[in-house]
Amino acid sequence: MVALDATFEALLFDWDGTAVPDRQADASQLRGRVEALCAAGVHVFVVSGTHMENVDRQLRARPAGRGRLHLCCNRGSEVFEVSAAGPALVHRRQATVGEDRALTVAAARTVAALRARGLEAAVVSQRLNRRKIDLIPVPQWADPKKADIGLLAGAVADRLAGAGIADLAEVVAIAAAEARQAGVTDPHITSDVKHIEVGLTDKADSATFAAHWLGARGITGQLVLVAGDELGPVGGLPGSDSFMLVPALARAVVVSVGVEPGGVPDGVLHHGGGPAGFLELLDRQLARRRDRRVPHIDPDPAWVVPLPHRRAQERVAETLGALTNGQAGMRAVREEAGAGGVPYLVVSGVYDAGGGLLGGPRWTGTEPARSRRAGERRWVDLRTGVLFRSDEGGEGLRSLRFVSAAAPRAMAMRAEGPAGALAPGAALRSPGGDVDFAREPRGEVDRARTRSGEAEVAVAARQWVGGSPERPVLERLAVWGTARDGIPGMDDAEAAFSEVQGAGFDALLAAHRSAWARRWAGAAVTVEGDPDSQLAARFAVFHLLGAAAGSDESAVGARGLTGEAYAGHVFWDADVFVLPALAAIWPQGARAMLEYRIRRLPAARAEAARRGLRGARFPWESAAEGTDVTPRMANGPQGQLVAIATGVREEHIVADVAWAAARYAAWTGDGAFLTGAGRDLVVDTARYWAARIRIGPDGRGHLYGVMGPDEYHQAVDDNAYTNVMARWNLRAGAELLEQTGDAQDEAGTWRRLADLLVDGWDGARGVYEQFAGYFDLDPLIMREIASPPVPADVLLGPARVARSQLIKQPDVCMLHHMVPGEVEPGSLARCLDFYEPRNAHGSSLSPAISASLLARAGQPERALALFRLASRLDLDDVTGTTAGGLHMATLGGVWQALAYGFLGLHADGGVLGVDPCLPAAWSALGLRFSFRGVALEVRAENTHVVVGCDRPLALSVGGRPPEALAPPGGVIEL
Ligand code: IFM
Repeated sequence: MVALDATFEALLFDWDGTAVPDRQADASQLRGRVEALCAAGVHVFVVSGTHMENVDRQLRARPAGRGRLHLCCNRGSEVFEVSAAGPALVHRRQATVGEDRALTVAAARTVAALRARGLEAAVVSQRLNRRKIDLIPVPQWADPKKADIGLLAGAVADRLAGAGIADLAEVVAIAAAEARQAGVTDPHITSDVKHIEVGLTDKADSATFAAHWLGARGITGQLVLVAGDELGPVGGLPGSDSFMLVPALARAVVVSVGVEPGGVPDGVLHHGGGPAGFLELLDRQLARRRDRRVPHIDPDPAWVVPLPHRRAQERVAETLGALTNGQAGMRAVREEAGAGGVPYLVVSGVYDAGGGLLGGPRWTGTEPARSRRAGERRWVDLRTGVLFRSDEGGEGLRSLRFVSAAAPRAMAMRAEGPAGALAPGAALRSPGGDVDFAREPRGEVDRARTRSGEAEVAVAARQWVGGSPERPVLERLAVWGTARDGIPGMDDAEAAFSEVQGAGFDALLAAHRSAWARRWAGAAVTVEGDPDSQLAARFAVFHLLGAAAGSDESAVGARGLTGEAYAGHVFWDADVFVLPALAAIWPQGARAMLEYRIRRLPAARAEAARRGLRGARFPWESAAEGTDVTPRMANGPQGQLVAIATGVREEHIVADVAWAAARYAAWTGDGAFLTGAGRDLVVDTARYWAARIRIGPDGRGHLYGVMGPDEYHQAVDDNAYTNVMARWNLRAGAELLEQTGDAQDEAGTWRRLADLLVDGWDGARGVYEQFAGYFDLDPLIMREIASPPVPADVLLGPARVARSQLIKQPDVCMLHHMVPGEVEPGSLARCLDFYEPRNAHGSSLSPAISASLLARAGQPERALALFRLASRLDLDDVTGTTAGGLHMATLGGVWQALAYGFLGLHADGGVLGVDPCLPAAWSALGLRFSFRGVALEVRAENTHVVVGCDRPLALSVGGRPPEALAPPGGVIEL
């Protein structure tokens, strides 16, 4: 029974008949096990119809560990948490006076109805939220043993037949009808065969409470074991324990230890053995904990991403399985793989002398495997942020590792397997390549570092090896460190190690799961009707949440912390694609990204000054210092050297940085940011544009010799995107100066310059010209060449493409996405009609933004095709470049397409708007995010929008005037 040979994080079980034979039985054996399980970190939920004192008197457990014991009593109406101090009420369903009265009337009416049919019955007890009616007032059944349930059912059936009642189900139906007549709106009728109970709750309420409590800790589905003894039908009714099988536990492992005369429902395991069999199951769990077996994941297809397993895709799998926490990132290199030379563990902001992210020591490596079992697979569990490896039967190599989301320096791994597949070896190893690596174990702590120039990435680790010679078990705890404030990296790592070691693997994993549950609580995404898109969207959000730290500064590179492409350099990808998503789903991460820019303002000012200009010029690519690190040459597709002009010409990044600051402030409501720490991001960039603009003979403002987002056209004049963004920047800067009463003359100059800047608007065509002379180029369209996405410059040659109207990615249309208030009202549709056929989608940044805009333009099906392309871009390695790391901008674009495109979120004048436009395949789209400090869940269906909020807010739906919404929210028709 493989499913029971898993490590469960929580146990939920029925009391009477499952955990104990009856209410008088000695429960001391059970007590010891429950306390031991809690000490090992397992959460235990006891479910019973009776009141708490009965269960507690018998169990008398006083757990003191990390695992929590809950007694869910009074047939779902109360929950007590038991600590060393005893039980404490944590939840009660309190009936109103009216409900209580209605229950009494319901019970009396039921008895009367049964008597009218000729069945003698009586109300025998009235407890919190329920009334108990005896169906068989015959002395020998006063206290039936569980084992006699079949006989009892026969006796009851005879009595019912005598009254012309078909079965217990009919009695339940009668009671439900009478209860409704009595005013009980949602009666819960239960039966233990001898009685029926009319109540407001049942075991389902206990199970739902437990599922939600556990879900908030990242414990779901198959991490939960549900045990009962009456899961199958009894006396024509569903077994009393089947009420525990609530939708929220649909994926739990369910086992019956009962006799189950009517068999067990599909999906329920029949273990049998009664309470003794149950104790045996607990012993198995205790043994797994003692032996430090590899924990499990909940293999929920809506949350787990399988990694490609063909050897040729190994580097892609390493990227897709990367784990990051905003401060450190680790690729999914197999334990037994040799050093690959690709940076494996990287720390945000730590670059080597060559300008790329410095790869740190390997701490997950084992000796090369002598055997690998066929059918072995690896998965990333997005819900809990772990990488899991196993084969079908669980007999080969199994491992689980994570980079902690709760303790950002901590990392941990467990592995087990046949000796041929797992030989632990040294805890720390060189990452390979020609990196300067040193290892200096101290006592039981292994220490190692890599170094390049001043930079170091170090790891302190400790391993434990157990299991048997045939099947070793390995546990490693590790902490990363860097050289800082004169302290060597290894000392930095070691200093943080003792805390991590003190917590231990299980506690670290529990805290990590909880941290991910909290993150998802503010960032969940559901795409109903399209499971592939939903999983891909969750993959995007998972990596966005792992891209930035929650404090200090975050340098979010084009590939995040997941791969070596673009050397970990920070582009506009961070400001324009990633940051808007984080402002909504992880605002502190967005703030840390802006902090990165704020701290590099001196470098940006120096660069402007070097050019004889005022203000701040942010570089196209930056790393630790904030100076321009854009390469000037690179290898072309045929290995030939090609000049890179982006560093010189893609100056729009200057306005993009300012835009990110303003977007963050507007979305989060952090108004003080723009007048405080973030002010110079807007003001100094505006100052740069004011110095950079030239007034032409036509008396208009111009920006000569730039490159827009469309990199197929490299040195152009008056790129619409650059000019309009510069105009926006000048106006935003002026507004800030005006607000704060500073430099009014300068503000006036900026406004005048903004008005003078040409923007390429062609009124006759109703379209912006992408740059001066663009309309005169060869009017090629993609349909005549190849189906996008294609690198048109590689296909046709850069010179040919530069002479044509083909574009690499949205350029003009990017304005409609970012600054709709700066473009001609109503120009989106015409611009999309013109530019989309010319768009090769040759950049990974392209499809998601086009998808978003097409949805805004009321074309959800075209939008969906591009959305699918964007959301699968890495998962299917569409561009063949995923081995170098995830495309962070694409992932940010995916969230933006969902939010701004399909859901139609927008913020005008501080008021949130929702205006959904869903493709036919999606029955609903739901996002959780925050807006100006209000936590929201917005779910759009065809005809209405369901909004949940934790604070009052004004919301405009479908373009209508805003309406006030109070917590918990409401349903608004479209
Ligand atoms: O920033 C992008 C650019 O827009 C297109 N080329 C790749 C860069 C990094 O992702």
